[in-house]
Formats: sequence, C-alpha cells, structure tokens
Amino acid sequence: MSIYSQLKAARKTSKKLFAVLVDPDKTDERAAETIAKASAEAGVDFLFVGSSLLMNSSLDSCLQVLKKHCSIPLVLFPGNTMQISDHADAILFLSLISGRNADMLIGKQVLAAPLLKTSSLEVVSTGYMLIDPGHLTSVTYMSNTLPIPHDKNDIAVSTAWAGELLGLKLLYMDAGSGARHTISRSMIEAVSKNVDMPLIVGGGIKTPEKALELCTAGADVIVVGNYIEKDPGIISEIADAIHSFQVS
Ligand code: 1GP
Repeated sequence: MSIYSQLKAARKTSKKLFAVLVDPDKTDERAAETIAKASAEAGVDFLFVGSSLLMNSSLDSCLQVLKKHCSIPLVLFPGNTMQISDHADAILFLSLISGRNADMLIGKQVLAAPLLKTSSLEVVSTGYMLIDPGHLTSVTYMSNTLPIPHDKNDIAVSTAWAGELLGLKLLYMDAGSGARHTISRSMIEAVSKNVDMPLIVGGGIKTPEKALELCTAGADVIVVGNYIEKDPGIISEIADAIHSFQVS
C-alpha cells in the first residue's frame, strides 16, 4: 500500500499514526541504529528524515542505516532541494502555504521536479503550514516567512482550505522543531473538522499525554523529533499513547 493510501485509510478509520523525525545532521550511525530498532519495537508507523540545514552530506548514509535496522517506511521531509534520495520510500513534496516566500511556495519545487520525475520515490504533495510557537525557530528563520499567529484559527482554516482547493493531498501543521509551545488543541480541531485531507501535526511534542491530546483534537499523524534525540526511550511510550486512541 502506498504511503498516501495508508494516510487516507488512517484518516477514514480514525486510526492515529506516529512518525519519528530523524535529523541526519544530529544523528550519527549509532544513534540512527538505536532509533531504528526502538521504533521497530514500538510499532512506529513512519520515519521522517530531514533537516532545516543539512550541514554534512549524511542523508544517504543515514537512510541506509535506518533501512538496515528496520522496515518502517522512510519518508523524506526535506528542508531544501538537496534532501532528495532514492534510499527513501516517499517524499513529502512541501509547499509552504502559510508563507509568502515564492521560492518556498513553488521555486524550490521547480528545481526538484526533474529529479523527482526520474526517481523511484512516491511523491506526496503536501501543504506545509508553520504556526507561531512564540519564538523564532530554525524553520521560520531558514524559510524567511512569517508563521500563522498561534491564536488565529480562522487564518489557519482559510489557509488549509486554499491548500485543499489547490489540490494538495496532505496537510502538515508544524510549530517547528523544538517549539516551546505546541500548536493549540483548538486550532487543530478547527482545521481537522474543516478539511478532508490527512493532517500531520508536529513541533514541541514531548509527552505521551500531549501526543494523545493532539490526536483527540484531530491530528492523524503525530511527529516527534527533538525529544527523541534527547531520549530514544520515550519512543515506545509515545507510540503506545497514540495507538491507544479510540473514538469516544
Ligand atoms: C519539526 O514537526 C517536527 O519540523 C517535529 O518537531 O522536533 O519539536 O519534535 P520536534
């Protein structure tokens, strides 16, 4: 089954999924092996792989190590056009629809398109929305865009509708890696009940309780990166919480 089919099926059946984010810049071979094995044991659904920067050319080797130690689908979550590799299974083809930087809306995508047309990657068109966590994050700085204000649910819903009307297949609402505040429950609820696309939510999630709370609000996939780098031991606790979700 394709990655997108899995996401659509999950949304339809209210099955919640867990993606562990691996940043190749911060993950050496040993750490990648640890994360892959812990994720396999915990029943993690996807490994997202990407970085705001990619300071060293570690993407291919990181993907190879992850693939060697688990069979979880590897999904590229690229910070720029250098982060494309056929060692992954799929790529989130992001358009930063919360921003007004033409390069992030369509420029980078034009550069990546010839590579993607000849690659074996499943390409999933994704509306990427940055939500303000109240401080400057790497992704906000690197993308040179203004995030959607934390409490402006109407702007978030209108942006999501625009993405849907443009034909995007997936929505990723992100407070940014290491965000001090996650996206609010009320904003996730507002967006989730107004669009049909599968909804990915990430940024600043550090506890199983918060992951479950955001699933209850309407997230279909929860992404956690930063806090797993600090303590891979929490992978199984967060996975259990997300997979325990039941419609009430
Ligand atoms: C960042 O949504 C991801 O783009 C995950 O955020 O690293 O804070 O978990 P964290």
